[in-house]
Amino acid sequence: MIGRWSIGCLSAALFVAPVSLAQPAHEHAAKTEITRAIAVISPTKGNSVHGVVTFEAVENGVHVIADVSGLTPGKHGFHIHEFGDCSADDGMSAGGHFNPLGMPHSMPSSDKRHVGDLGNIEADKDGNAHLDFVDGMMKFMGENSIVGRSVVVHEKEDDFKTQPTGNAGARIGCGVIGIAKPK
Ligand SMILES: [Cu+2]
Ligand SMILES: [Zn+2]
Repeated sequence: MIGRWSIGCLSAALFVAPVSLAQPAHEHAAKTEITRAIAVISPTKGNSVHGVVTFEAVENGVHVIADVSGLTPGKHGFHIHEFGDCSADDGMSAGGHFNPLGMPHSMPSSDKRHVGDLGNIEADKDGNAHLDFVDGMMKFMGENSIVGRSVVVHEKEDDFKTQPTGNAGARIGCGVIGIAKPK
């Protein structure tokens, strides 16, 4: 009896499967295509950095807009790190700079850089920083996809030379990059 029941179940499943796959391909693509992402920056232990970073697909790349507060005045290293894991007190759980192409650490304007090398954000005397630029290397899909990784804000300035970190010091803020509602 059990054997017959299982066979009946299996044939029902085989019969139903082609129907669910019959959706038009373009409809599926429209639902899954990512055009915006967002990271909300929270402070690591002992720090007070907060911020929001948005990423939006534009014709020539990804438009990045960052607003970060609670910084010391001056420049702070600003990168995408490999893992979307801000759980460690010191932010080290986020791993190193996101580097899917095996390149050296460099500045955002270089074509031989970590995909995650976004340079520095510069805070004013009140500790507020704003950054707005378009990057041609980051993607929302495939090997260079930044979705599910993290944005890390550093204590010190990225010198664009020291390998592989830019010598930017401690990780003072961290936020996971998630999919955002398209505008
Ligand atoms: Cu970093
Ligand atoms: Zn780097």
